[in-house]
Amino acid sequence: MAVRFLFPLLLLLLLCCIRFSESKLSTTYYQKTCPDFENIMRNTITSKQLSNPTTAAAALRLFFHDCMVDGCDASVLISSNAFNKAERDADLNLSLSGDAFEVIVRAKTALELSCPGIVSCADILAVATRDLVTVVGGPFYKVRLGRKDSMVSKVDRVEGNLPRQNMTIDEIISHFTTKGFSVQEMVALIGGGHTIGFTHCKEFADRLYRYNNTTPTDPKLNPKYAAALKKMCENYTTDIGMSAFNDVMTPSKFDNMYFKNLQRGLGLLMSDTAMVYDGKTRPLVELYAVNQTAFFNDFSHAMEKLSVYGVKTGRKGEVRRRCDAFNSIQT
Ligand code: HEM
Ligand SMILES: *[C@@H]1O[C@H](CO)[C@@H](O)[C@H](O)[C@H]1NC(C)=O
Ligand SMILES: *[C@@H]1O[C@H](CO)[C@@H](O)[C@H](O)[C@H]1NC(C)=O
Ligand SMILES: *[C@@H]1O[C@H](CO)[C@@H](O)[C@H](O)[C@H]1NC(C)=O
Ligand SMILES: *[C@@H]1O[C@H](CO)[C@@H](O)[C@H](O)[C@H]1NC(C)=O
Ligand SMILES: CC(=O)N[C@H]1CO[C@H](CO)[C@@H](O)[C@@H]1O
Repeated sequence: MAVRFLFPLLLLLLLCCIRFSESKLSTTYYQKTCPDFENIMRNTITSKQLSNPTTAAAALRLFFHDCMVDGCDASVLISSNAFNKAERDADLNLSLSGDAFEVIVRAKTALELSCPGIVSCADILAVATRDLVTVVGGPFYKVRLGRKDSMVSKVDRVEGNLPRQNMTIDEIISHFTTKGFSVQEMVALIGGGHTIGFTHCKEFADRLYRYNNTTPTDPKLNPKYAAALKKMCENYTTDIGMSAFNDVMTPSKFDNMYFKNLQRGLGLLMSDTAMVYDGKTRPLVELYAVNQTAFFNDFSHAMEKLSVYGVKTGRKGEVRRRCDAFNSIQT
């Protein structure tokens, strides 16, 4: 009797709390406290993208890395100090582009002048990413606001929370599904990520020079493409900056060309190519390759979902005064 009565009550309580914690995020969060928020963001990112066209890809990757590691909480922006080695100094972060950190600093500086202590770095990163994606031709999607910044950033949280290009497709799928993302969302997110930006030679050098004992070059790569990459990367061990466009056909435009490339052997990373050869991902690659609208719709929904992944609200975080440091000294 008591159990029968308690259960619905508990359910009600649970539902109300889920609603309550969600309701803390809203698209109008700064409407009263920082009415110029959206204008300041748009102006900052537009001028930065104009002077440094690599910023959009840099920000999108930075945001993905931030969200995957303990949620979208700007933990990736924290600088290491004598007491704490932070997330951004993990191996996997070494290639995060400085342009992304810089555009966040610029936005934060402008916002602190206009409305000090109000806008979190996590919200700045989420909105900068969305606005930059839009500037390079991608779809607009809603970003709800009210994220707080983390009070923790640890280098050892990175490994295991980010996918590697040499993982099998099943490992990559399970990486995303354990975080609550469907295969469809995964394919849309990766396609959106890798339709712009660069990859350093060392990330795909094994495919070019050491595929296996008998075959040096991955036969899944288009031969002409492989030959050009081999030439370009010939000194990659000494010239460590050498990089290739992720989307060789339309490198700086956010479009569905990435999926067409995959079908022609023009996928740069092993993990990209693998999506054409797996029965679970292939139908999505085929769909997005012929229907950009379907890709944009699915990418938008997946980004909305990624943008609220593991966010901290209320007293679970703070609004940092500077994005690269916690407000109080940590030991
Ligand atoms: C299987 C999953 C993924 C793997 C293994 C992967 C791996 C990589 C690697 C190795 C690079 C090259 C980094 C470098 O050499 O500098 C890269 C670049 C990039 N990735 Fe991913 N990635 C994945 C998914 C994603 C997702 C979901 C997004 C965003 C939604 C994303 C966004 C980007 C962007 C924008 C770049 C270019 C960065 C730049 O030009 O500065 N990636 N990725
Ligand atoms: C994948 O790459 C990482 C880093 O380059 C390496 O440490 C790891 O051993 C590789 N894993 C496999 C299965 O090759
Ligand atoms: C190397 O890869 C090629 C092409 O996929 C394959 O035919 C061959 O059997 C592989 N060799 C070894 C030793 O795994
Ligand atoms: C690699 O190094 C050699 C010798 O310094 C040089 O001649 C060649 O142009 C370099 N290749 C690339 C692609 O930079
Ligand atoms: C492309 O996808 C959109 C959205 O799913 C759909 O409405 C449209 O009918 C599709 N177009 C074609 C040509 O299949
Ligand atoms: C862009 C950026 O800040 N990346 C950092 C990643 O880690 C290296 C090594 O610690 C730093 O030097 C970079 O600044």
